[in-house]
Amino acid sequence: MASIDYTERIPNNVGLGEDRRLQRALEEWQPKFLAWWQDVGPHGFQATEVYLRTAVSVDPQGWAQFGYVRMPEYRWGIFLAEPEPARVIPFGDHKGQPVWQDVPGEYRGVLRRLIVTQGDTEPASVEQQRHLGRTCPSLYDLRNLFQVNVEEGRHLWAMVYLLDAYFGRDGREESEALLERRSGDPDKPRILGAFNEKTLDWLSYLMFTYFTDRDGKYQLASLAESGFDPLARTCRFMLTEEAHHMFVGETGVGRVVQRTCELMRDGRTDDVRKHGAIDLPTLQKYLNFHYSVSLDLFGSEISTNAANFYAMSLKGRFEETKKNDDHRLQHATYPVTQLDGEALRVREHPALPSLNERLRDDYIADCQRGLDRWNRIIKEHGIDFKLTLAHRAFHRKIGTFADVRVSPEGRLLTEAEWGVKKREWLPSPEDEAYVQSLMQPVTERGQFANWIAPPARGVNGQPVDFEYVRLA
Ligand code: BYC
Repeated sequence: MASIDYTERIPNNVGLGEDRRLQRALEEWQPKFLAWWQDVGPHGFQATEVYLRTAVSVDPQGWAQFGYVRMPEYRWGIFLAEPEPARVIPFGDHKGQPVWQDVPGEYRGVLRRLIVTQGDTEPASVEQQRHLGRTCPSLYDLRNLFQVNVEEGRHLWAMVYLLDAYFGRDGREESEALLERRSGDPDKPRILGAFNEKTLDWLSYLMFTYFTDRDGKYQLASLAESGFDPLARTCRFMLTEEAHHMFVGETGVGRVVQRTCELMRDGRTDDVRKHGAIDLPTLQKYLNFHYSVSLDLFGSEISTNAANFYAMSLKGRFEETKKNDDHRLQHATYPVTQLDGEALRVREHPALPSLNERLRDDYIADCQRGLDRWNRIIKEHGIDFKLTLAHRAFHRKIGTFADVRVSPEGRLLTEAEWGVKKREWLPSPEDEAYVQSLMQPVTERGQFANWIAPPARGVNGQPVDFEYVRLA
């Protein structure tokens, strides 16, 4: 079992104590990270005890322990999944060669950029969510928010480790810059679009953890195939933590749907706003927004960057090793939906530059599974309504659809039509004001805000009314 050394200042399973240079670099970065956490981490709860899980091993069975922790005292550290003996590069031009334990010189710049882009999203999400604590719907949800936040912090550590360990001075500069950019700051924004959007309310947060964290799953899974083994091992362990974040989103949105449906059924009404809940059409609008901004995170449909990442054996496909083909894709094609004059058409394209779209397709199929579960809840309440995923071209800012207006059904629109209809498809200022009006904190043990149902069970076998956060 790969246990983690907690006697070190920076817990780790990478033998940090044997590399004085790296240890010093990370120990210099640590107080800067803590200052960043105090400055833009969860607002108002830095001294609060929270029932959190901490990684104690990288063994998939029983890797975590639970206990009360003040967040700034959380043991952020460096944990890589166990090396796979004799692992060979599974794809790209270097397929079949032994994996790299060091960065190949010619790929240094590209690899650094991939790691920085991944790393940048982690602190960004903490910044986006920093004010949510004060409007929590329950102690259970508050605890889950903080769990997600500290683990995003740990994911930042994971990327900073790679930068400091393998990229010398450039890497250290990037590590500093990761603490300097700020979500939504026009002068020093975070790198990717969705990470500069505000997360003003808990409905947005739950949608974010469902849709945007799921992008994380697919990006990390592709990087977990990397020929650069330290990156692959880092991402493999991050995926273990990531599963909980998506659980928060899936069950969270499911609980909102559940509560709305109960009120619709019991009150025999569609107008649940008068009961202080979130009506299904408003849920659909929030879903449309978060889904579309998350689709943008996969990059352009046709991307030379994506082709290069793959050919260089740096970023693979989702479940690369399970695919039954040559894992080089030089002669393969892939169907890509594109704007073709006045229409959206599916055409076969060379597979390599289509890899962003292929990953987006895997993601879309996964997103649909959650909607199916939510729709089952609606159906079980005898309600005739179905949540749907919008067309991939709807409300896009990146790629071929960035310059056109498209309805959720996939119909091209004029700017005027879009202007008239967009309020039906995306949250309007009134919807946002309404949802925000519901965000009143509920902090009594076992109590839940009226707009969300309690969860089916508590955390780590604890009861739902457990004191998940010890408020003064
Ligand atoms: N916003 O060839 P293209 C997570 C840029 S989430 C702004 O289409 P490429 C998490 C792009 O950089 C997962 N800019 O894109 C979730 C490029 O710029 P340059 C994060 C964008 O490179 C919740 C240009 O447009 N991980 O972990 O194929 C909480 C043309 O680029 C965007 C990763 O993203 C955008 N959305 O693909 C916490 C994995 N999209 O070269 C955490 C690492 C593209 O013209 N990143 N651009 O300056 C990658 O694999 C790739 O960078 C991307 C973009 C897939 C993101």
